[in-house]
Amino acid sequence: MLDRRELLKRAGMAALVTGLGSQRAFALDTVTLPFDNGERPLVRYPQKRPMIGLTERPPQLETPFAIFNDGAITPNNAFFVRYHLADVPYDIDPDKFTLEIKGKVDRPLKLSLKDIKKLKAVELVAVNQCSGNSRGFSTPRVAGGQLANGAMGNARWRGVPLKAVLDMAGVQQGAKQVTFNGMDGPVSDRTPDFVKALDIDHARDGEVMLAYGMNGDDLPLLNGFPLRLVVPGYYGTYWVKHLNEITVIDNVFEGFWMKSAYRIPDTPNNSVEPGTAPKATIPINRFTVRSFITNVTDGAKLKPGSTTLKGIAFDGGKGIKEVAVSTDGGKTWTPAKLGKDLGKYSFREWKLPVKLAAGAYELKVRATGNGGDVQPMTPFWNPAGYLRNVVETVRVTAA
Ligand SMILES: Nc1nc2c(c(=O)[nH]1)N[C@H]1C(S)=C(S)[C@@H](COP(=O)(O)O)O[C@H]1N2
Ligand SMILES: [Mo]
Repeated sequence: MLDRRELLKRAGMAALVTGLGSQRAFALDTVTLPFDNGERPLVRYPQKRPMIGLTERPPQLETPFAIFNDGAITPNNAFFVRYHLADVPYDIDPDKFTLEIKGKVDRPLKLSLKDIKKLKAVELVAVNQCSGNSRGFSTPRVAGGQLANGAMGNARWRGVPLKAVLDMAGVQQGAKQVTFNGMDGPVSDRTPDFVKALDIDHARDGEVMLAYGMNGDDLPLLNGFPLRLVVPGYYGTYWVKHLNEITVIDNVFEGFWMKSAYRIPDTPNNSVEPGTAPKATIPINRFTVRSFITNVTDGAKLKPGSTTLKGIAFDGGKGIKEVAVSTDGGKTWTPAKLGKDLGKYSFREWKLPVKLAAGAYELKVRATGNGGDVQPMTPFWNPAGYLRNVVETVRVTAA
């Protein structure tokens, strides 16, 4: 006999699966991102509001940028979605879900979701950003998903420190890395499974988290239900979704998604001369510092007089020290007022009242991190279009 809760849960999941199967029918409209071939359908998926569709199999959804003006936290139903492999696990029974911890450990474990939820919970606000966020703006253009600035989001994650679970399993001497695998898989065996690795010290830093909660709710299915890795300050590629297999290893993991993909030049600013290839590369790691104006869009017409500009800033985990705004194309800068501090891994809101007489303006915003890192005035370039963090410009006219 199924109880009421169980029935509701199954009905919910069935609706999700059906919804995902027929999502073509839900294409609502199109949006045009501000680069060549930027036309995208606005699509509807279960648990999501209308999102910018990049690919259908697997689903890849970008957040409409206007949502970042609503506050520092990105709602679950607007959070971007990135997958590599088309076999996405749409039908997950959380009561049957298990997380395995194995490899170089004294006590291999198989934990249910209930076991994990019994452990002492922690919460952390952190930005998740895809390495390819803003790739569509790269010049010269680069291969890969042509994303505008909506492959990022900020959420309050709830879960347990990865360290707690690794300690339960007892990591053995000589352990070097930990690998993470999720329940999704390739549809062809020529595509390598999506497996990522962190160094053992990073995995045990107490901040890397096994998260089951997002903004006070379960993780949305497309954001990794029922469990995902949260790697604060690091690009989304490490934030493995539907995480069900953790392996401690005593060597450096050589899987495709570490050794061949998600690499950046081993050069200053991880950049190379535009159009050239780097000699040596390293795995992508921490976010570079970024900031955005969120309440005025490029090409907007404003009323002359007083306007308050506002937006967000974030970095790879030192926290934001200063956000400065220029209304004259970068000649002079005025510090903005920073909003509430939700933690060093979070979006930091900012605002600044400005007076704009009739005329045309180039508004710019530039953030500095607590480590002294500052956004560059001209973009760095690398062949994958990663780490984009040039000072953003919004052109407006007051008339
Ligand atoms: N299982 C699994 N986890 C994954 C991926 C994936 O393809 N499969 N993609 C990663 C990448 S590259 C990013 S940017 C983030 C995106 O997280 P989101 O879809 O919740 O926004 O998930 C990461 N975790
Ligand atoms: Mo990503």
